Amino acid sequence: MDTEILSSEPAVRVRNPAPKWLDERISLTGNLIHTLVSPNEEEFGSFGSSLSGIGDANGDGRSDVIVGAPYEEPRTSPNIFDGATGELLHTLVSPNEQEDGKFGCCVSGIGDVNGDGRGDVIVGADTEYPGSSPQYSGQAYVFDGASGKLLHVLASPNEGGGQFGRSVSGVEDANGDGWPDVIVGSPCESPGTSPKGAGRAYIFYLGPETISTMIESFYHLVLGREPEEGAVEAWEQGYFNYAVDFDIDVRFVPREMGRLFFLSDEYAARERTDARFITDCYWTFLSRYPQTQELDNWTSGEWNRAEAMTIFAESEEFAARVTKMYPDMAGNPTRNFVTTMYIGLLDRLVDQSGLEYASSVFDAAFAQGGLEGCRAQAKQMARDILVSEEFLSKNPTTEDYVIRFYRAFLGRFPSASEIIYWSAELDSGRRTTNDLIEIFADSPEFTGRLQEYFGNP
Ligand SMILES: [Ca+2]
Ligand SMILES: [Ca+2]
Ligand SMILES: [Ca+2]
Repeated sequence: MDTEILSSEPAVRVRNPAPKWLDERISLTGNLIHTLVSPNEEEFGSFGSSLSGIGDANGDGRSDVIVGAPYEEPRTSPNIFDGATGELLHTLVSPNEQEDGKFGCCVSGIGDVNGDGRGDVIVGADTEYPGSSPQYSGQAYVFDGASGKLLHVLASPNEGGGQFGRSVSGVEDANGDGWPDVIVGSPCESPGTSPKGAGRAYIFYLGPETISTMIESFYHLVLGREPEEGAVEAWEQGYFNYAVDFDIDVRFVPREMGRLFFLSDEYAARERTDARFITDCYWTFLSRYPQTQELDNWTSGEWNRAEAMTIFAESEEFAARVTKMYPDMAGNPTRNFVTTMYIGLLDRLVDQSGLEYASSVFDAAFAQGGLEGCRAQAKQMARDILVSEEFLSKNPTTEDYVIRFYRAFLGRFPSASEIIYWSAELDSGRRTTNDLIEIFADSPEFTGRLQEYFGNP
């Protein structure tokens, strides 16, 4: 039997060359190349308690390293070292420096997130709680490996002392857009009905912001969930691309999104406190926590949610973010004006034929009668819409009328006292809705808006 096997063997045995690691002539070593030392060395600083290799940060073609020292005092500062020479390249600093913040408790190389070809890093600070954030919320920061400059601030979408940033790691590319992503652990979190300290981990997209990533972030930050299938595309196609195609200010769209998300029943069901609502606005529109003073100002009782949300949506800080994605998309002023009137009176973007028709009517009114021509036309438009089937089918309450006039003529939501005052005027019969159209259209605030859109004749 053995013979059979032997006889089936080839006459000459061909041996594949052994891989290098099996070659006995090569001895494996763990020879030390460099010893790294903290530039702020101190007792129990714990330099080396977190570390990671990173992509080439200084452009010499060799990989570099980052090492954290989360217990150094008063400042914890992970350092980036040249992998080839061991030389210190950068000392990173938290923008929210805090004693016991444990900035650098975890660090990781993350590939190149800003497209300069150099490796970048993420740094966790699991017990930082900057600004108004709850104690031990934690934060994570993404830094440019080449310069040490801060690129992104990340926080948990859920409140509470979750120690977000206790663990961080780069992800080569989770969403397939060619840009690296990151995953951050928040091990002490217990959001919603989760058991205490159940923990969460979050994957963040890090490449340049696109409209779809911004839309997705609205779902996560306002509604606390993933978008439904096709929802992101619907917003992008039906709203953003619509604005671009029809030459209206693209910033109308995120303002409308903010309104539809923040004033939705779904958001109301999350039962956010006023402070948390403001924090949600900060993260959704401005990607950061409010400072304590900012939060105090917002929660002093002066604003209602609709007003506050509009102010965030119309802020320059947020406009700068949208303009980055849509440069030169301020739209045609007449079309913007018509859109404001429609959004105000009918709660929706105007359809293409309505937009074109109404814009030509207002342009003609301006050509013939200047601002006064436009004012008369605006009154007419409001009167027409108020008796339209679409408007009446929504069974508007007195308060709805007041809110609509504010939004259409003044481009803003009314304050609580404004709603009460004008609703009482209507309810008591002292004034009719037609009176309100006259009053709003004749107000100096509306004149200012007409000048803004049509200029002075
Ligand atoms: Ca290098
Ligand atoms: Ca980079
Ligand atoms: Ca990616």
